[in-house]
Amino acid sequence: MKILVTGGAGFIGSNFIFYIEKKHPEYELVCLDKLTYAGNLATLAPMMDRLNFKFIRGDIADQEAVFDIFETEKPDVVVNFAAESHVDRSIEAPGIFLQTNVIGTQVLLDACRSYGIQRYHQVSTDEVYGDLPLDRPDLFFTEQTPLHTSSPYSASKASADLLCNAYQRTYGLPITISRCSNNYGPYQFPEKLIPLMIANALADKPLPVYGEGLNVRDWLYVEDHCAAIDLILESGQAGQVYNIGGHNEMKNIDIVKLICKALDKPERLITYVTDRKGHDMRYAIDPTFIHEKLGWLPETKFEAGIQRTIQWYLDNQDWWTEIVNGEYQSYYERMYGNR
Ligand code: NAD
Ligand code: TDX
Repeated sequence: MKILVTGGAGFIGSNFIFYIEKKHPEYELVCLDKLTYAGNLATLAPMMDRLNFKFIRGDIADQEAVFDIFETEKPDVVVNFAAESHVDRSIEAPGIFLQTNVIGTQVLLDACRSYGIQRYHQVSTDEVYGDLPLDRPDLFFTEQTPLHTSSPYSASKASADLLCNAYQRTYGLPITISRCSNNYGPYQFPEKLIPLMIANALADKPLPVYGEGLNVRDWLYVEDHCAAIDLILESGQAGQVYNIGGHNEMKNIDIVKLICKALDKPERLITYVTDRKGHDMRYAIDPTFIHEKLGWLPETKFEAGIQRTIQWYLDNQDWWTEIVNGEYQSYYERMYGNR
């Protein structure tokens, strides 16, 4: 089987490539990635001399390039991780989110339609459901929860999901969609909450918590997400949406305090800053469907996963210090300078 993995030089895509290489060494993997600020070829260095792996630099929204790849590589399966993925950047500049997340998805779907495909899998997010109130802990997102987006990022991801549904129904493309909760683990770009707090704490810099830090996210170790996608490819049903999450809800402030403790840094580094515009209060996935249909359950408990993640950032400082010294520096100034 040959899988075209788009966005494989990013956080979840690279973890997925490593997961598949280990679990199914007989699969062929082609990674298509534009190498935006969030893509890092150094991450894929261990894969580069494998005979069953090929890296292609390119844009999923570039129709000619994508069609060329389908013509020459003839993938059996596409897993689309490629996206602009950071909510704060989408609030600053929505255009590229529509270009990559919506148009890019359409181009991939058209290529699947033209060349044929066994399965197209769209990696989506729980953010398409909007948010839940803090005072209703009994409510969870199911696959039937209506789409109700808050940010340009989530609106672009929901648009892509709707296109997938349309291509499934209109053209009969065999499509599956997964909507996962917040991931954490190795290789996450340090603009996201957990690696940002680890990097800042290690540098004794302020830890910028939005609003009061009471927003709740449902955290899943990245490898558990990869395992769920692998299962969906193997046994999932075309036309189906699968929610992925491990019932691990935590307030942002509690995560930041936990990181301070683990790194032996003082909580006085915590700085409350102006809230994110349109900030979603709570995400919480009901994973009953994927559990009952495919037998998926998360394997990594948060306590173990967060320790492993912190240790990874301690052991791999070269990987992220290079990143925080580049374009990220000017982004950081713009985003946090006058907050
Ligand atoms: P990321 O930002 O770390 O990586 C995105 C990758 O896509 C990068 O390698 C980047 O270079 C590449 N890319 C961007 N634009 C591209 C384009 N036009 N053409 C080709 N490649 C392009 O993102 P991530 O956190 O790994 O997220 C991967 C996917 O999972 C996204 O679709 C995201 O919406 C979804 N998701 C993420 C989370 C999370 O917590 N991080 C949770 C649920 C779903
Ligand atoms: O500096 C910060 N301070 C802060 O309080 C940052 C970067 C974040 N936060 C808060 C905002 C959120 O409530 O922490 C929470 C998590 O923020 P992010 O790491 O930016 O993630 P989130 O906005 O929840 O979106 C993530 O999960 C769903 C991913 O980035 C998306 O790609 C995914 O779809």
